[in-house]
Amino acid sequence: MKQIKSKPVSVKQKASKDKSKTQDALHFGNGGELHQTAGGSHPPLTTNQGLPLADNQNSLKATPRGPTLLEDFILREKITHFDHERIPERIVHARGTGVHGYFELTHSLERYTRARILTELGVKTPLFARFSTVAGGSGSSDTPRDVRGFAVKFYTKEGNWDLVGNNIPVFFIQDAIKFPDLIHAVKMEPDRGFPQAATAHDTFWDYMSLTPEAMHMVMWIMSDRTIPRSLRMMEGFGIHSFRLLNDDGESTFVKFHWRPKLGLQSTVWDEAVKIAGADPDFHRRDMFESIAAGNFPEWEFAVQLFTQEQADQFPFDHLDPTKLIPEEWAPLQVIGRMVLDRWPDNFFAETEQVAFCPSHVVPGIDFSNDPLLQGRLFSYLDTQLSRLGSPNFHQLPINAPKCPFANQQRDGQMQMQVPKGRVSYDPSSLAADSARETPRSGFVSAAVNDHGDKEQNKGRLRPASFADHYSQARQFYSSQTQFEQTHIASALAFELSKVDTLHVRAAMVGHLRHIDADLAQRVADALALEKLPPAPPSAVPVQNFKPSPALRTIGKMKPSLDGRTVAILVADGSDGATITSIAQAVRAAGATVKIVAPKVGGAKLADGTLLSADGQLSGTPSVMFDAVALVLSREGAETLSQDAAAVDFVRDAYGHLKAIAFDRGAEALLDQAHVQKGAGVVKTSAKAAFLTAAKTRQWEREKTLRMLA
Ligand code: HDE
Repeated sequence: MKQIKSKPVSVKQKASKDKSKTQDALHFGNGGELHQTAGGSHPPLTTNQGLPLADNQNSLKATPRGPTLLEDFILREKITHFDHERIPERIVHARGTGVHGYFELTHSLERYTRARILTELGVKTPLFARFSTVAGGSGSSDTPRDVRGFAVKFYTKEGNWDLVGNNIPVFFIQDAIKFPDLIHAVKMEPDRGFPQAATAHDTFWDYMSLTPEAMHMVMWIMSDRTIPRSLRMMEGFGIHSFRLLNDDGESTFVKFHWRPKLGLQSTVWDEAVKIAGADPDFHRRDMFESIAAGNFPEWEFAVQLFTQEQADQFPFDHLDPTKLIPEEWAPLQVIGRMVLDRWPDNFFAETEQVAFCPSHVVPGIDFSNDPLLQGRLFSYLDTQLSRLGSPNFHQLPINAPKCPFANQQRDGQMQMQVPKGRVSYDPSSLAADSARETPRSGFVSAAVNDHGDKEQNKGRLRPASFADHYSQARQFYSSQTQFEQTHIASALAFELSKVDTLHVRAAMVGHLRHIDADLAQRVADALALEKLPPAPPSAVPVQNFKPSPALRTIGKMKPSLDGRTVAILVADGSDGATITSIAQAVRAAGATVKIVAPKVGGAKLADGTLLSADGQLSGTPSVMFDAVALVLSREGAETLSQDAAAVDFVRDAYGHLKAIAFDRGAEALLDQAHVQKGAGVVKTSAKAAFLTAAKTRQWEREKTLRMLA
């Protein structure tokens, strides 16, 4: 092998000095100037110390073919930074999507609170919202059956207020001390490392079956709430009771609610499963695309307000986070709106580093004694210290208040500020500008005496008022439509069928007997249990509360195509005029249109024009859309009838209860997919019927399709 005798200290220098030798020591750098962006003016690429780099492509070597020299501080700096790029993912809610936006108050709560964000009408308070799944890791898919986190950081004039909620108004457990066990049970089983992002396994249901207080939440997680169509179509809840405090120190209890302007919508289970394969980023992409298109998602912000006296009348304890207050008992008052209008510039710096803590409140908002909330007040600060590695996490741009903040806390890892002066303590008299308490406007806790006979009751106790674990579960189930009840029964049958331990299956069915006899029987039949297992003892009699329609999902979907997406399946020979007319009608109704074709380059229409496609058929199945139109020539449909991707496209749209429009040519494909014409399956010429059907799902069709439990 030919050796280069002279020491190639800098290959580039050598190459430029002696062109004849460049074959031995070529410089493969990008050469900066070679990849200038048209019209761009690029700043010099530097190390983190500001040293301009001549070569970012080749490490420093003793000879062109190595070894690499330890001296290469540029390589070491770059690789070391890279090696430390990851921070621990969140223990729960690791998979998340964050968006910037603003909150605007439309109705003042000044009678109840002195919080400026809840009293100053029309002010736009910037915020950052992060939606998440709970169980899966940060790289897991968006659509498992799971609770969704709904966390909002309001950057108010009086400090940051974090409302860290979920898309379900109740929680599994009544006491924070149970949380690590709950999460260990739902996460991947420790000996085998699976399943990822799934409740359908033994440890989760073992824990559930031994935790009767979770039964209300079990009803919610088995309902379609846990398979949302879009993050933009979810309700949000603060869950716990909080307190509002006014200038007179009077306290009112409050529960916080978010209601999506687009209405509440879920997928069907088979659809959610298939979306996970077709597009694991389905929800994140959906949010990204709607923000990019200027379709800014919006939620109403509402409160339920109640006094201690009213709370005393409820047949349950509002401090118990496994209970909700039905809207029929304490109506929701809409007081503002949240609009999400800006995608983060950088996923890591913002969505990953954002640190929510339920303890971040503002003057005029305070906590209740909910034992779960009380535990959370400790946990989140602690977790930020371990995730972000420093008590200065509040200085990261995404976490820093947008109002002035100052105190005498000092130093610590990654201190970004340069505090001035001698005074780092309080009280002090040496500096004229040191930060001081503001007794009149600062935060004060509610002055309430609701501890009862503390000495006598002190201990690891659960109040008797927390003892009813089944009545609200029963109310939730009885409030659902027949279709939703079927979905709950089927979800339970699916989940418990993945549980190998027979006594766990039986124990769960036993609990269901307290909730609804028919539900218990359906699940027992679906699991082929020979006889109904006994119901466990209930500490108190189960009550029959009146059904609350507000607890349903079906019926809360807005009869609108706003924010929805309709696919038009085309192929060579499709009729351009039909495509245009359907596309125009769909767009006019507020939806986005996507063209799907066998080849992503597009299809040659009957008149010879090329229509480019947004998606290629096999990679863009119908699960990604709210409704589909099939515009095909007879030959096109016959060819596609031989293609499983096309047949599944139609069959799945039908199976997922979606509207289908078809032109004459497309009928061969409908036949091949065994799709019945009729409700929701209409000709492309019947545009109005198609649009009406596309605004909902064809629930009646489901009875003919699936052997649900
Ligand atoms: Fe959380 N939870 N949680 N949680 N939670 C976290 O904080 C915890 C609970 C919720 O987008 C962690 O920063 C305990 C209820 C959301 O960044 C951690 C208890 C509700 C998010 C933590 C609960 C939530 C978290 C993990 C029982 C609905 C994601 C990383 C006492 C009201 C926020 C982190 C985001 C995140 C602890 C129960 C919602 C470990 C101990 C109830 C939306 O601190």
